[in-house]
Amino acid sequence: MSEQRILVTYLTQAKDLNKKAAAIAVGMTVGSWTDLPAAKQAELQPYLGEAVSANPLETLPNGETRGLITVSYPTRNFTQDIPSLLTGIFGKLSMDGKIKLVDVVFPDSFLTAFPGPKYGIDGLRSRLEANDRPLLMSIFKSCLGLPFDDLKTQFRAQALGGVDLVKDDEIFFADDRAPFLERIKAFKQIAEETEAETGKPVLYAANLTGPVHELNEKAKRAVEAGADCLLFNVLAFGFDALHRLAQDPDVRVPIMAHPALAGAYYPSPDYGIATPLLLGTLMRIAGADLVLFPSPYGNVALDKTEALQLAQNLTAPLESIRRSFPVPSAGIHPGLVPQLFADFGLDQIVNAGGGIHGHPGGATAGAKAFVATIQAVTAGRTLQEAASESPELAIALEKWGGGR
Ligand code: 1AE
Repeated sequence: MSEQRILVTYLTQAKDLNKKAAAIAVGMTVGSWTDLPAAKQAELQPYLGEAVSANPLETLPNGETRGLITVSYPTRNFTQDIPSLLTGIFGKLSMDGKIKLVDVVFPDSFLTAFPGPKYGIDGLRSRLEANDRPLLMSIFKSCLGLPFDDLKTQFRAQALGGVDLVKDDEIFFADDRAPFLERIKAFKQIAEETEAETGKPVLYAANLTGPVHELNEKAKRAVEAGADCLLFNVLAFGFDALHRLAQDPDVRVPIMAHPALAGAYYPSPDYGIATPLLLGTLMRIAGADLVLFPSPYGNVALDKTEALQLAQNLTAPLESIRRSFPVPSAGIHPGLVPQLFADFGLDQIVNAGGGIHGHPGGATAGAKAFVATIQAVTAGRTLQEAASESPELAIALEKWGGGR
């Protein structure tokens, strides 16, 4: 059987892209090649990277060519985890001039070690019995320093508006006024009460924090306390921490990946890691059931082509790995929902903090405005039509504009 290889694409610039690809293929694997005696070359051949292609994009004023190069690496060079992968394909290389990691294609044999989402899009839809529409999520604004009773009030208000999920803010670490397990129990109780009133279930995503070696144990205690979902700052803790949570059979809840810190990796055109890989493929294979990322229209907008490719990487067929829910976020208000629907389709979670809590009628009215927009877009109606039946939506459109 032929050796399985991982294909890695970089965006870079050089006098000669082919030579650069060849140098990376050797430099990131066996170190040097032409200086080795023949016997050593034969011994190291199975570990040698290979330059696969070089596609020029533009000639720069300094005479160099900017373009995409692809290098293949033998899977035997890696252990099957993301720290090994990232170090092996981009570790030292990430510091070697203008080079950005843009894509990785894995052979099926390498992917088998990755858990992927335990629940994914289908599991979450089935839990919420919501199959034919985008889901709606609301974010606590704010959490830090508030008395527990205020948080309970906020949770109830969001739930009564008809959201499917409520998530903690990702900065909620110092939670001594409303400890993690206590929040889970209290919000579960409120969710039962609001479901009895509205007929609609609501899930709470609690921010999983703490020393990395205690995370799995803490997650299990959360499950025992009745947790529905866990929010996790993947890049701050490391992809492998997510992998180990997702792989743990006792962590029987969906995991929601927050993109905190992603801006340290992706915005440069010349350096870092592209978002479709960072927040798409890697989050998915490591086990995120839901992945938040900057939408193309909000207050921390991501380039639209990248955002669409990211969502595609979360949902396209990938071996036997389940699909992760795309959650295009930041600055979302009801008037943006038709655009979100046109761009990301049915399988997405509409997620808003300020766009719900900033509604002049409060968080319940804010959530109701979003529910009305989601109903409208899935029924092929304009927001103006829907607003004639939803005073909450009419007020939201007056405040934020948008819709069509
Ligand atoms: C891309 C992350 C979005 C996020 O974490 C967040 O809190 C958004 O809040 P709003 O909707 O922009 O208020």
